[in-house]
Amino acid sequence: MIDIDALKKEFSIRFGREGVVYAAPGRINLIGEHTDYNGGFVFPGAVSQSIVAVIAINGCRHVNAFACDMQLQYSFNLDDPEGPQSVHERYVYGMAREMMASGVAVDGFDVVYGGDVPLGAGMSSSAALECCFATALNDLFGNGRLDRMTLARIGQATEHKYVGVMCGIMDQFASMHGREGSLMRLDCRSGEYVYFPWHPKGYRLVLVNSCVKHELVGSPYNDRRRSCERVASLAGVETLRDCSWQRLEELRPQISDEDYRRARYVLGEKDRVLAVCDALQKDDYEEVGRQMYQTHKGLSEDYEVSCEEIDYLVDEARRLGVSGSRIMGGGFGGCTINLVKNQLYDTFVTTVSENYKVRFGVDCKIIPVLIGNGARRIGN
Ligand code: GAF
Repeated sequence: MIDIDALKKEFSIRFGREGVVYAAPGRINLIGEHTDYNGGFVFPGAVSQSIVAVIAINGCRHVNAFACDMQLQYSFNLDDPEGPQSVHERYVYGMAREMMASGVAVDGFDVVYGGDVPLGAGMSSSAALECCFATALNDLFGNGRLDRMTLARIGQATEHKYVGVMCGIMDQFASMHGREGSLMRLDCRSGEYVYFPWHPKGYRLVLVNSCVKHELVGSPYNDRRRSCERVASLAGVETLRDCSWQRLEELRPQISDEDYRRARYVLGEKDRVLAVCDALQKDDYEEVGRQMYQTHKGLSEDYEVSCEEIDYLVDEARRLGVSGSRIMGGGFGGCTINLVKNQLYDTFVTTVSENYKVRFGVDCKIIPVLIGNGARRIGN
């Protein structure tokens, strides 16, 4: 739980007045991993963990910020074309600059922010940060003129241009559009989305954080994306969403084995998202779980974004009878997402925690999933 009063107090000590409070959540994703930048479907929901900012206009061209969790104080000038060099500061600088480029007359502001989205856990703390600032700046300087999808795209543009992660739209979409108790299926090609109420009878979702820090900045994430783009281009389609299995097999002799396996994973994941939608219509959660295991196999063996600790957690989940388990998010560490029968829940979390500690000598963290609302103004 975030102590909003503590953030407000910090703001008033630092800046001698009161600010307005905004929040934006992290996300989970049931299925549909690495499909967003391939024009496919994703199935995320916002979580109850958020980034919260207390913010007020300061009447000059400077942004003065204090990131509570890191005890990091920094300032930059909105008109400086270079901006700060540290990655964390570039998120805020990038958001301000991209909002300006989208026609919002951003002026100087003071801000104190913090949150409870675990960093490097694959729950998208960076999208939460971007969407929190998008919502705040749109409200304070733009009269709420920009719609939620536009704000999500501004967050994505910040990742691309200021941080260098060529991410898709899933995380920012989820943070902006989340609704308590619902997951969302987004078609990343058309931008259409539908809410799926998520009240699985007899099951719960729980994350297990391996505490292996996942880091997408400067990571092989962009390499995966480039592989997909190479194959799509050879197939003569805009994204792998429009590449058939047959076409991929035709191309096989011309592409590297690595590119082939990455594309094979994406095509499989496209089918799995649709299979999960069918299963959800029938309340068949065992089938949802089977698809999650298949996704993990593809992410681990073909897409190669898992690691020893995460594979261990998924194997343990399977051994203990958990219905579905897989690595969640961009990969290279972070959390597994697990679909667990209610009666198995306590045994699972206790056993997996104990065994993980014995095997790797570190504690994993159990994070129960509560599906929450998207980015919003909380008040004064
Ligand atoms: C990260 C990215 F930011 C998303 O856009 C998405 O590609 C995800 O990895 C993998 O599904 O969270």
